Amino acid sequence: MTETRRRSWAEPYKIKMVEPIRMTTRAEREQAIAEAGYNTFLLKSEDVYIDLLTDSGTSAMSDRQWAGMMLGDESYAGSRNFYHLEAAVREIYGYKHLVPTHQGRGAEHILSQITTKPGDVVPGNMYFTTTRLHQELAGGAFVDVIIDEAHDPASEHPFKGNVDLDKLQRVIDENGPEKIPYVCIATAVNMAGGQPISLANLKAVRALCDAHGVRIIHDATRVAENAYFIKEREPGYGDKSIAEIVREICDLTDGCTMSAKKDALVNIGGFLALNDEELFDAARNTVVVYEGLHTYGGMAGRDMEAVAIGLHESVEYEHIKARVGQVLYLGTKLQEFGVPIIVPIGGHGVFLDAKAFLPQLDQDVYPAQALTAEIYLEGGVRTMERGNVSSGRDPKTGENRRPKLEMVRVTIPRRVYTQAHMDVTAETIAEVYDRRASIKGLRMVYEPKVLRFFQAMFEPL
Ligand code: PLI
Repeated sequence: MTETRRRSWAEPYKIKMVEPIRMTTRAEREQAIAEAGYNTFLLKSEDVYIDLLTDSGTSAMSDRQWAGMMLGDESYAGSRNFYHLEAAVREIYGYKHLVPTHQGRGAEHILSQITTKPGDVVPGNMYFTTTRLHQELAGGAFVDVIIDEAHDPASEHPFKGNVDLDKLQRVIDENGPEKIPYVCIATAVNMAGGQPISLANLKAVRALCDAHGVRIIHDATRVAENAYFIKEREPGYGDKSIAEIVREICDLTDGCTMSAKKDALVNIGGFLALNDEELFDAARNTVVVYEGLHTYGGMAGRDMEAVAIGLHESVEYEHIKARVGQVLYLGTKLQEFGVPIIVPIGGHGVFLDAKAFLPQLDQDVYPAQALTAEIYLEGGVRTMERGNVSSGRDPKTGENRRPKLEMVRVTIPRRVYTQAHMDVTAETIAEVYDRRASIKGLRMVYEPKVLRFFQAMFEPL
């Protein structure tokens, strides 16, 4: 009997401070979402009960990080916290040089400005919104070289973040390596559903890039989550620590852009890290124009200290197991209710398959956007559209890109919500699923020029 009894695991922390949240009435939510133009980015957070919009900048910091905040050295130049952060990046990621930025897109901006010219192409394992925009603003074009399985919600491939080497070879052959400033490799690929790349695949990408003298820049935003999946799934890595796997990933790449607002467990911050001296010199010179001096780059000293401590916490096994475990818990509950989700369940959130959820809606009436509004109306749970609205328009044709993946991301902030919040979330989405046949699409009535998903406004059809 005792052999078969389930043994639960629990979060490796206890809660020291709480922030009250409030459930609203249906009438209040109807008014709030209409005023927000059916865009969850435009809701006031006080009108939200459980906020699963993003895992970006929404983590609960540890007592060690808060203690670090009190040790901020707010000197304009040469802050001691910069050197702590530099040491943490060198120790955990192994990159030689650090250029701090205010957040991830600051690093993407600097990198694109110093590497990319009009006519260049940047291959990558699926686009990310801000990353692709900075590549395009510098005159480059993003080319997707992820494996086809990544675009298939039902494929159970364990490493849907992998690069298709034939696709990458073709981009190199067709454009020539001199037109490729770098290959952009994301770990725990966000827009694929938080899906990992394997080390075997990354080694093959490295060999191909070496053969053509092309750099690899790593989007390290969620590298610890990727490392956890490698430990769980990739032969030969079960006994390695998360820190060892993270280091092995980084050692196969030439530098990284980082949004510290995710893995590194802080509310603001980011950096660019580079091994190449010349590129570092250019980055250090460019950061002073857009972000701040090269020893703070848009962050306060106290924030750099919190990032340095958070980086160490991000590779602790008990932390990452509980973090990914909570996502798995929510995803499994939703599967039990029959809700269609992207599989395998990813690292930072559960992604609902809006095409399967609302098959009656064409992509140009924005099914995922409509679904985010319905989930909010149902239970005050805020989620994010990751489909046709996020993907934007093709710059050449002006048409909606109509991506294969039309998703709602139910994103879990790190160390913030409990299992009970996950239960309420799953039950809320299940209620919406039960009445899915009556859900109608949306018409876009205001469309910003870039990154339209943040500020677009809609009306019900
Ligand atoms: O939001 P930033 O500027 O700190 O980072 C931009 C960024 C870069 N790469 C990846 C993979 C991201 O996920 C990312 C930001 N993601 C957000 C805001 C999100 O909600 O997923």
